Amino acid sequence: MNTTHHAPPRSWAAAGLLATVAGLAIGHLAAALYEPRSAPLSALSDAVVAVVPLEVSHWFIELVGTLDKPLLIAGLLVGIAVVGAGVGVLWRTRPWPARIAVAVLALVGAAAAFTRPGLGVEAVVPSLLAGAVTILGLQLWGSRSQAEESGRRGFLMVLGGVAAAGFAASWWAGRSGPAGVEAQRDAVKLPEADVPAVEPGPVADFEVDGLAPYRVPNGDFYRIDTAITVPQVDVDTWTLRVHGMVDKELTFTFDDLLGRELIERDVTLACVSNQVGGDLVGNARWLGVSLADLLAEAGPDPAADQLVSRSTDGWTAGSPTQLVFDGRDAMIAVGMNGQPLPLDHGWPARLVIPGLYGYVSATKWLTELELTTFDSYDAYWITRGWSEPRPIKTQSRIDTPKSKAGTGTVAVAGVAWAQHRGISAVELKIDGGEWLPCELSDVATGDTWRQWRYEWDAPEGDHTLTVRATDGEGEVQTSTVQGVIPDGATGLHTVDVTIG
Ligand SMILES: Nc1nc2c(c(=O)[nH]1)N[C@H]1C(S)=C(S)[C@@H](COP(=O)(O)O)O[C@H]1N2
Ligand SMILES: [Mo]
Repeated sequence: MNTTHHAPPRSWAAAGLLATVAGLAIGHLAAALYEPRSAPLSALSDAVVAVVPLEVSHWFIELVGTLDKPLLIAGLLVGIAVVGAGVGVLWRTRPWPARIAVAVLALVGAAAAFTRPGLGVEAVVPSLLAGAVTILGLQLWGSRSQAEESGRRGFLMVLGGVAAAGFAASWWAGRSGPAGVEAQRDAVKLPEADVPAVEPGPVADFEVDGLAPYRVPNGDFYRIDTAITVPQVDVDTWTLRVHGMVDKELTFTFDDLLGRELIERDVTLACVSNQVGGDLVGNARWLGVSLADLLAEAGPDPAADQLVSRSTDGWTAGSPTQLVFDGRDAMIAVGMNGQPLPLDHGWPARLVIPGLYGYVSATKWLTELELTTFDSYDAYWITRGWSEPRPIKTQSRIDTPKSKAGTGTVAVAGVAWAQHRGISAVELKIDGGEWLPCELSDVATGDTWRQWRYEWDAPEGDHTLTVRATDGEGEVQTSTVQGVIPDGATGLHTVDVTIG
């Protein structure tokens, strides 16, 4: 009697898929324990972001917005899982080509990790480990594939269990493992500001439902960066290096920064890729050191018109040196709304330069400041079709009502910003009417956004609301419609509402 039970191709496909996912999970765990950015999926996604042609990435971001990164990772995961299933089927009849296919995949992951800025040769380990676990899994499966069906199913469940345990353990390691820096951050106690922020006045917040608060809590603050896995910077070894066209190079530790005079400032950050009416803008209270004072100690060459700031992950921004020294509150921030910088927002230090879009000023996970010229260096987004630094465009947004409201008095409210120039007026147009002046909240400086409000005695029916702001120089916000590329969107925010 024949006692062997040949596993059908679909079992091999399942084994291939599960062995691959188990491999990824173990690779992910190894990375989480040492350097999260070297995880196979993270490194591959990072590499895709780095090599994909501009037109493709612009099209993709236009299409899916800030879901771009999760979708990229999910796409890669599905792609690898499908290939894994294919490898399983192949292994059934031709194990050697299947082994080679897994090895090639692992090498691609390793190469992706090794070539990421800021990662060393040890970054290849998670991908190679992932490949080894996948091959081992399929090897063991191969020796069991002639077992009875129940035995085979048991083995598949073991593979699934390894995958689940690997991902769960990496989640834990990311929070409390040796490479997780959340604990370091919790342990930091920021000194009080030597120069506290000027309070905006009694009515910084109209506190209307649905209206963005004057200061956005850290957990709600918009996040934009190219990082697939947020850099986990070890503050004990972190340094900030000042170099380039300077008399003398300087290096600062985190404690050096905390030991300097600390200033506190309310500054609104805005993303150049914010659409009219969009939410890639937010205001926070930053604690940090004066950028101009710190740079001055290095003795910058007056010919150095560009300040390039570099992140641990290789990202760069180029800001006009002149603006840093013109008296505005450009700072190296270590605190955000009373806490050490959150990991997502640049722990342990970032730049904040009032009046410039984030892509040319707000470097997170900052490690280097290099004085150079605009002629000799183009920073990250400049090489990708965005303009050299230009002033932030005056913008205003209607936060409430969104689409409907009951009859009676309706509070129409929103925010307006033109950082460093300030906002001097906001007007609302209801249907085809006149521009109506709105009430403005108190602000301390022109570096923050400003809330506006209009008490509207709303008649039943469908209405269109349009808002426009005037900046501190008396310039009225343009109604000309322009897209975000190359230097920020323009146009007026309009909302259709139904009253009744
Ligand atoms: N290291 C690094 N810093 C970065 C970026 C980035 O991709 N990498 N993006 C910049 C952009 S485009 C913006 S708009 C701001 C957003 O800062 P936030 O995420 O704290 O809101 O960060 C800037 N700093
Ligand atoms: Mo941005």
